[in-house]
Amino acid sequence: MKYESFVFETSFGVAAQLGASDVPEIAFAGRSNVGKSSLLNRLLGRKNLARVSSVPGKTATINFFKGDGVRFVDLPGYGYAKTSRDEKKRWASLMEHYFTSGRPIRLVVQLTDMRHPITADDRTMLDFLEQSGIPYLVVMTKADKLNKTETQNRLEKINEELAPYHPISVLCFSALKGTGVPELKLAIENAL
Ligand SMILES: Nc1nc2c(ncn2[C@@H]2O[C@H](COP(=O)(O)OP(=O)(O)O)[C@@H](O)[C@H]2O)c(=O)[nH]1
Ligand SMILES: [Mg+2]
Repeated sequence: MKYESFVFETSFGVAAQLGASDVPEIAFAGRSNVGKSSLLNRLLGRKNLARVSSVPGKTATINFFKGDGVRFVDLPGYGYAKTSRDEKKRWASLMEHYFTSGRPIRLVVQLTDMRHPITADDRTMLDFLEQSGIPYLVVMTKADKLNKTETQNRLEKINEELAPYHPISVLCFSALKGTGVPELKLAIENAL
């Protein structure tokens, strides 16, 4: 796949704006600040295509990036403590519309911060993915922030944490160093 050919297509903040999709989609989900924009930039070989935000929780929109016969979907982040009730409602409505409007979603890339145990919100998302029947991958971000021992411990723990779930695989990823990029690309291409 030509990752360098992806362009920013559009950004939606309101569920009603979501139309149908004509091409297969790969969606990226995770809590706010988990490193989703950084992962997308790394994958697409661009410095700032998916804006890397320094203000967590600010980007509650669905962002679409279109490549050759495929679309990458940057889902709104969740789990930001200061989010208002109205914002949470809007988030839920956006997500629900995205997942229930019959779009050809081939894979969800579910991100989790490698430094921490998976959160309650991560579990809610994983429960939803299990129910949906959509194939999904768990990607542990910011792998460069852990040393060897910490990495080993985290890998053991994540297997326990994910015991109730059935992701197609679990990858370590670093947007900084490029760890996991070939594995993630392979998983995406296999899903398409
Ligand atoms: N060290 C390190 N920092 C990262 C990595 N990925 C993201 N970050 C940092 O984490 C913060 C949030 O990243 P961002 O991509 O905006 O997260 P998003 O809110 O999920 O889109 C930023 O300060 C990034 O520079 C990574 O792989 N390694
Ligand atoms: Mg982002």
